[in-house]
Amino acid sequence: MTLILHSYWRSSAAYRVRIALNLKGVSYQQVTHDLRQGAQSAADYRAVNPQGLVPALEADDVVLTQSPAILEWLEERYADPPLLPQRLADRAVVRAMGAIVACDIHPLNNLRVLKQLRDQFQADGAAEKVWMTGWITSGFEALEGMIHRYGRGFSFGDHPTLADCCLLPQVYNANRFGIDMAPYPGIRAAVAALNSLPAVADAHPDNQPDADR
Ligand SMILES: N[C@@H](CCC(=O)N[C@@H](CS)C(=O)NCC(=O)O)C(=O)O
Repeated sequence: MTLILHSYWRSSAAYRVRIALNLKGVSYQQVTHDLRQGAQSAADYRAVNPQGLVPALEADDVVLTQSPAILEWLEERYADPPLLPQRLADRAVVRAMGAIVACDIHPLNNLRVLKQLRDQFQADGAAEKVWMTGWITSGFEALEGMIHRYGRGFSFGDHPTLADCCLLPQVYNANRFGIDMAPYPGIRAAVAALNSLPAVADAHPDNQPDADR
């Protein structure tokens, strides 16, 4: 099966999917869309993803959208190595950790949200920073507590999980916005463990074909 990932180097939602693909050793091609140029809204891309967002993953018989659904599809389609733990309760915890990022932090920090704040509500750079910092730090505080409870090197346990696929790109975004990571030693330890894995390092935005050089 040929997989085509519609992506953009700095998209943290696409970064989640690249991490999972690489951890599972699944090969794929990338088609990139420059979000700065509005390429995600072009008619030919909307035919792929009607939401006009990246990522989308084309498989032989389906076009998948929404990174959490793509991650779950990858987990079911390519079982090894698993990115969810064995126990039912643990799986729910990992999904909850991923959802803190994917449902409660990232949607409020997205490009189209920031654009709306600027265009409709005259937010300047300082206001934007307050907005970003508020949502990221409240999510990170919760994640830090969960990592202390459940992590043993990674976000949950001693292996990467879907929670890590979501956490690492969100930390990348936080760094872009100059968020102080000092209060989050558990998150920083998980990030260091993840970045030491070549498969994860390969998924980093700077290592993508469309990255700014
Ligand atoms: N919930 C979606 C979010 C996708 C998303 O927001 N993608 C961003 C890049 S990280 C995007 O395409 N933004 C373009 C825009 O806001 O116009 C997912 O997880 O796939």
